[in-house]
Amino acid sequence: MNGNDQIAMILKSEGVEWLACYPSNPLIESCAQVGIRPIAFRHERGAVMAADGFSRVNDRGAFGVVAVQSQAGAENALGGVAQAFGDNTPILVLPGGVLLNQIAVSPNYSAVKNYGGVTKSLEAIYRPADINSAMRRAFSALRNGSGGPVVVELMTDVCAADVSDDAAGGYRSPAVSRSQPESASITAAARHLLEASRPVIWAGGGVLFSGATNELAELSRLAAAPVFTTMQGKSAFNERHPMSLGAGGMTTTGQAHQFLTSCDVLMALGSSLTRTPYGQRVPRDATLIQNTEDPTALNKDENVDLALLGDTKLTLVALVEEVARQLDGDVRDSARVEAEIAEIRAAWMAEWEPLLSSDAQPLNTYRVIREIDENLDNDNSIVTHDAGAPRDSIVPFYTATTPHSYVGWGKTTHLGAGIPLMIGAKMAHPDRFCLNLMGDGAFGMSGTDVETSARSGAAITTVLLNNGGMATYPPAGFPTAREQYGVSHMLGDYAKIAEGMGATGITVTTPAELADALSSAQQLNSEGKAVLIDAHSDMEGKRSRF
Ligand SMILES: Cc1ncc(C[n+]2csc(CCOP(=O)(O)OP(=O)(O)O)c2C)c(N)n1
Ligand SMILES: [Mg+2]
Repeated sequence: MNGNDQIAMILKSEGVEWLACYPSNPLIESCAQVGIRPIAFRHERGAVMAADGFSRVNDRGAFGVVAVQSQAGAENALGGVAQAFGDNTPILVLPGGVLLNQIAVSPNYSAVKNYGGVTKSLEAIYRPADINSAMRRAFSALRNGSGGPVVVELMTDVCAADVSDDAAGGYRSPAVSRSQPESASITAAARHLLEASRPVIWAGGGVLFSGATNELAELSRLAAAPVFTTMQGKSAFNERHPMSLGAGGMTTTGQAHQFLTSCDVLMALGSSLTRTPYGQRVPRDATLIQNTEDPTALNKDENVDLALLGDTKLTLVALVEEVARQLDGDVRDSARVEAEIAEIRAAWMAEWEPLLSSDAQPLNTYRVIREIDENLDNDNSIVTHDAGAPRDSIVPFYTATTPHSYVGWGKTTHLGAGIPLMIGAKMAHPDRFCLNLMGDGAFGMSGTDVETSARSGAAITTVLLNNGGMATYPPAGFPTAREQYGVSHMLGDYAKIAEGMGATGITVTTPAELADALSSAQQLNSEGKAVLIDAHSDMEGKRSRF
């Protein structure tokens, strides 16, 4: 047996059941031999993004693992690694390396030399004797502290060298260790929340990742505080709940905007509070409380008044207990806040109703979103957006209910991530209907992974907004390049392309056809058949931005 076999045995002992990959990397064969199913994507970036999708819906109970080849494979994977870094997703990336004595020789590509700015941890295996300790460090980094890609570069000759048959026996699986804020900070945070006249809870992806959604709901109830979720946190709080303000990235709901701009205490939980075009601004005048497990995220882009450094679930458990203690039997009435949210929401929705119920042809983007929202079993589905207008249009309007019924992503925001992300989510939850809403531009980046979905049986549905261009960019953007040279124009019969790749392609041109198409898609996916709905749509430019 060799080093790759040893790594495969360690992965197996860690409960890894499948490997996202693109040949060639000898680890793929070693994994197959120990019963870890390799699924080959059509490009390395997609394989990384599928691992990302798998990790996102597993809350650190299981991790996406990806193997790609040295040089071209490692280079091509980088976009996916960067995206997982942007969103703090814990994934294990195992790129092949060159021969050890070539690592510093130009023009050889080396992950340890090049991935530095976009990884949580990064090392190479330089001696077979280091495999167990490198893998222990990797799994410890996946399980502990903030998320992010963990990379172990597999130097070709080192990992091909013989090791003893019991080499993996020396591997010890690292445990999870969580920390929580000091009790004085919890006491102070609870007091701020209860003394606020207009508190808002800002829930980030860390609430989902730490499995703290029940505690979040309880804190909101006790303190009568409404909940806003970031894009990454979308689905951490049931958006059907009257205390939900909805989610926000670049766009958001009217009620979220109103409350975020008028709150006096903002309690951010499981959030890095990263300032990004794909996030709402933190109110300047509110008292800011931040919980994060990453010390480098504290006071990063914002002045934090009170820091709660630690695991979000442990923090929330402590906060719920302390808030209950300070309330001392008192019950906060949320009726006034609920009524205000409902009133603002009604006015905001009234403004959007003409688009959400539009009968126009080509289809209006918002009508497509309304049909998705109304024709899915939201509790048992997983929906994601792709980059650009699909994301900015759907985030405020799709109703996320149960944890992970929506996967919100994107700071570096790679076009085309939606397909592989949903394949990864489907691997984690084969019983859930997984839907990706993307544009025709995004399809160009990962459309061939519709074939991966069809071949692997991880059957997902893609709703493609086929508008022949980029609605993301306003008509005034790059007018000469656009009008004289057709930059951003494109065409495709995507249903036909999907059929050619083993999926079912459904073309939709009228609003009335959408419900049937979505119902067929759910049926077909449940039979293991991948689906692409080619929705002939418009260049809708209106966004719920404030
Ligand atoms: C890899 C990558 N390159 C470029 C971009 C910039 N970008 C964001 S949205 C967009 C246009 C997307 O067009 P399409 O998918 O057709 O969606 P539409 O805007 O038409 O709804 C581009 C180019 C990106 N997000 N990712
Ligand atoms: Mg488009």
